[in-house]
Amino acid sequence: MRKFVMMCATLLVLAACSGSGTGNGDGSGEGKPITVGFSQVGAESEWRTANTASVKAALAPPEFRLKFSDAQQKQENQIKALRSFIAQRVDVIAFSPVVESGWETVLREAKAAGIPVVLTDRAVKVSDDSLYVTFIGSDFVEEGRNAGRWLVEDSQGKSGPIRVVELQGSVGSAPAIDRMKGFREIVDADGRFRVVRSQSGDFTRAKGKEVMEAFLKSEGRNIDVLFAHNDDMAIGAIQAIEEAGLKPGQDIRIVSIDGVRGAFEAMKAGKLNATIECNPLFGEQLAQLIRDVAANRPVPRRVEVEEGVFTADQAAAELPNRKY
Ligand code: GYE
Repeated sequence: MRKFVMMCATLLVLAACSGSGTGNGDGSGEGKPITVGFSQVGAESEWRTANTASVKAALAPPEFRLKFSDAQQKQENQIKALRSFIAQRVDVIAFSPVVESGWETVLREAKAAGIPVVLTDRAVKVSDDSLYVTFIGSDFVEEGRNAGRWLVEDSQGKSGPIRVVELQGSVGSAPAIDRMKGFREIVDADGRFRVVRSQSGDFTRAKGKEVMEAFLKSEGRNIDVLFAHNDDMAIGAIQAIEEAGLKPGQDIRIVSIDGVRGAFEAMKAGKLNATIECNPLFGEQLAQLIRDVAANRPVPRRVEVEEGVFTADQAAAELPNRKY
């Protein structure tokens, strides 16, 4: 027992030493910078642009040395980036996984190289939880539920069937899977809603518009509601709805997720009815996690970002306060 305690004590000291050796783990701004390899999903949405800016601002010199890589929404690019971070022996790897599965091999390589991994924004599905240290991001299922709750409230007094079309996020991504799940949970329990079409718009405006055009073609005027997994797709769809001679926000009620500036502008113009906030500005929180991880300090397994729900009547007052 004594021996075990001694061993633990020795390990702790070693951990603390290696922590201060790899970076300025105490956050004092002195010593060697912490080298971070960060692999971002892409630049597909306003949310993503804001997230990249927040991460870059927080992981700045002299405390950090950031190696930033843009995956252009492709998992193969991310795997390549992670392998290059491992080869360069960065202190910490952080990445926002494009999709949920297919990470076991490369994460095992990082683990074998002794490089801790922090997940940002999107989760992964792995059988071995020790393959990453911590996750920082939003509760996407709850965001989907919030969209569903808003819709139930908005549909008070209406009788079914209420016909809904859904623009999903990127196929296989955590936010697409979870938002769909949370939304369905609420609208299915209500019983009046029928999701008549559901397809991916890859989280982009262009794709959102294209898929909405197809929905309008096949469903004609029989669409009551659009649920878009992000604001950008909703904004693209709004254009398609207008081009089809319908009034977005009136003929078709619209709820989406993120809470970007473009959504507030669309709400102010009466074209979008509600947005569920998903906060991308967690750069500072991420920097603190990375400091702790680099210094071998214990960190929570999951750190959640705080967020709310905004409706069209709040848009004009909220717009000047929006930071993304
Ligand atoms: O909602 C969307 C972006 O992963 C939370 O990705 C993020 C999502 C966000 O493209 O706009």
